[in-house]
Amino acid sequence: MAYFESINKIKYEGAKSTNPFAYKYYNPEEVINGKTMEEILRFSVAYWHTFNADGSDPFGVGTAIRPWDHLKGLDLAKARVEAAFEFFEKLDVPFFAFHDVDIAPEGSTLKETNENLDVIVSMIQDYMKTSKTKLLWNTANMFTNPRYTHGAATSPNADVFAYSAAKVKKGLEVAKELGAENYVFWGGREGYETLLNTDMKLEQDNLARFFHMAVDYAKEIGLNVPFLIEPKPKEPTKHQYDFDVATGLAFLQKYDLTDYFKFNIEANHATLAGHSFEHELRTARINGMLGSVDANQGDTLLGWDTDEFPTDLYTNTLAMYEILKNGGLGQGGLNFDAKVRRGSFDTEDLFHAHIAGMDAFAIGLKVANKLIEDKVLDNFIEERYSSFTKGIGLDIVEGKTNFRELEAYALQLTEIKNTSGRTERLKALINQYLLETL
Ligand code: XLS
Ligand code: NI
Ligand code: NI
Repeated sequence: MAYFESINKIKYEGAKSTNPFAYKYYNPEEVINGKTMEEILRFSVAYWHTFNADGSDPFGVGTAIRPWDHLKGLDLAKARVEAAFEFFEKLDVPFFAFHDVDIAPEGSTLKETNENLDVIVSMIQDYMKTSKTKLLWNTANMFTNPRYTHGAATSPNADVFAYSAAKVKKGLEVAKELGAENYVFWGGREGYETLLNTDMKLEQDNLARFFHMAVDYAKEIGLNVPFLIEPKPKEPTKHQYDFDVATGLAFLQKYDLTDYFKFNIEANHATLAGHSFEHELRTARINGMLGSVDANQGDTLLGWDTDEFPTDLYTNTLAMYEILKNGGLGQGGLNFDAKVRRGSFDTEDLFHAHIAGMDAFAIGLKVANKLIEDKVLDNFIEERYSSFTKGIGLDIVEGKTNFRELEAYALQLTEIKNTSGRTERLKALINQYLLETL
């Protein structure tokens, strides 16, 4: 049965196309620097936002109209798998991502939950035999069920820790079975509400113990994929332990986990942390820790994770700049952790939203690539730091000097001359590239 009958396969038709169900800029086959757009962008559909979300918010019930609405339980789960693979094929996306509870309903016991998962995983496996769409990552939802009210691996309750371990154990097995390219840990409720009742040190030590056990189990079952931490500063807890990339990196270093983990960076989480998307990408990149991206955008007027589809060309350009400078995303991808607005309740809006995000990232890719090709920022930055390539600057960089020598050098300086940072000129250049590259 077809769930999206009225919609045909979405094809690239070029910028002049007026067909709303066509890509205007995303041309999967177009080669940029030796790689196709499809290979560079590695788009992924988020199962939860696309097939589970119903548009409900804290003030109102669901609005979404979906062809699987009348079903329940495992029947609903199966219909969603069928719909998902039809959707992937029509969009022609190479990847998808899910939480365990997105694909299969929870049973009344852990055993029953795992049995439900097995049914759906083997169904997905069958679809994957003929589909080109692969699993970018899976993860365990350890935040919705009331048992996680005080956290999962950072819960004060050891039984919850154990239960969470069992969930991730199963998740790693599923990752192995479905050939996932990564495994994600977003710290759902791993944080605190108030320090008045919190043993922060024990909670963080336990989180590290949990991650080490996950690493050990992955090795045991031969699951050799990057583990990705997805930083977020707040929401649902007031303070999340994986606040941002810098905080997450310090954690991984402290607990000796850097060999196994990288980061999954979400645009809206970056802005919630008071950073730009490109700041988080840069921080991960310069530390060799950029794993994957949850591609979405927030709203500057709203202080929460609005998970909008990423249509901002300026931000996408700067994000793609970091990704290209990183040499690509490796096994990661651009996962649309993004949802249609509550008022966009039609099934076809799911297509419009993905097309909008994919086209906007394709534009970002082209502009960023041109900026790099023309060395627009590189040349400027090289010149700006050139004092470190000669004389006293070179001595500093090569570790050949000390405070005494530097004082002697400073004493004989008659004048210190700075040069302009040219921020406005550079911004104007980016605008020019945005308008003229395509
Ligand atoms: C929530 C997170 C979540 C993760 C996966 O804010 O973005 O959706 O990506 O658990
Ligand atoms: Ni996310
Ligand atoms: Ni998020």
